[in-house]
Amino acid sequence: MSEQIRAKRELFIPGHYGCPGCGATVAMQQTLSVLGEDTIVVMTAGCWSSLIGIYPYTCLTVPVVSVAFGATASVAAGIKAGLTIQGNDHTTVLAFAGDGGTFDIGFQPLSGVVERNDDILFICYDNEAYMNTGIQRSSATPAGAWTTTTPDSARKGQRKKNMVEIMAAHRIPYAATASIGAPEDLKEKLEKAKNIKGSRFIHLFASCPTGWRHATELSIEVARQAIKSRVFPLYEVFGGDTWQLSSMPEKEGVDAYLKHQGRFKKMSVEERDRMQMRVDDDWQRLINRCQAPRAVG
Ligand SMILES: Cc1ncc(C[n+]2csc(CCOP(=O)(O)OP(=O)(O)O)c2C)c(N)n1
Ligand SMILES: [Mg+2]
Repeated sequence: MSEQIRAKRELFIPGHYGCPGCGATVAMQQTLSVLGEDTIVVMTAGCWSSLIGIYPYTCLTVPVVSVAFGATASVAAGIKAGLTIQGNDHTTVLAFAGDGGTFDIGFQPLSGVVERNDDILFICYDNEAYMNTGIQRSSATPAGAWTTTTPDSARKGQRKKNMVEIMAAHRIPYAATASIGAPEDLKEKLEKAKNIKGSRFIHLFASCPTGWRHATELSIEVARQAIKSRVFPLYEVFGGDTWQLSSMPEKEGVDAYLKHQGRFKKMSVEERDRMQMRVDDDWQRLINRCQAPRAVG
């Protein structure tokens, strides 16, 4: 069969065990559609290691290595080193971990890997809590959010950790934010990241209807609202010091982002005002660092 007529291999086949509306599945689908079949995925404990299913009925057709919770980055770097020794300089090694596996428990190995500038692409799909074990707060959970460990009587007060800033401080070749709500932007960033050597990090916003308490059909809409309200701005950092905004959304208040999500339902007016203030401050801080955005819209 000639190359032209051979059917393209599906990398994400039907039959996953994710919840309806799961943003993390959209994140993987969008990612693999750009990276292609010459990819090895390293994943860790989290929703993805469950929703992938049980071999031989797993929903990904690329090789997948499932590792201990903290080990995603180090195992990915080890696989890349092995491939290099074999003379393989083409396979993308993708480390794919949740916010708990990145911001918290996988943090030290990730820092070690990017400090050595090991040649991997690390994607954190961020659903802002430990979802697979029942919606516990992580350092990616935003202030004001309900989780099962920050109940309404004691919702989270601390702000979300800024992982891209931390990755940029390691002076890696490429770090970026992206969202399942902006697939074209994500595609461009993945294409860029795929062709850069060294450590690349993408912080990928992935809504979670189960944990965020929103309707399953609103996952993409909620992700879009996070961009529009500047709660989750899209930007890139090259070499740790060239910051580039990906889009310049019109200023829109946080209310449109909060209103569909049960996890923010109990916020008082004062808490919303505080959130708006933090979003405005963070935005200004980002703008001060950035060059002119590529596109307006
Ligand atoms: C060392 C260790 N501690 C705790 C767990 C239990 N555990 C499995 S998945 C998970 C939550 C992961 O959260 P996150 O990385 O954000 O991914 P998500 O579940 O949200 O997709 C936890 C705490 C574990 N598997 N290993
Ligand atoms: Mg999570």
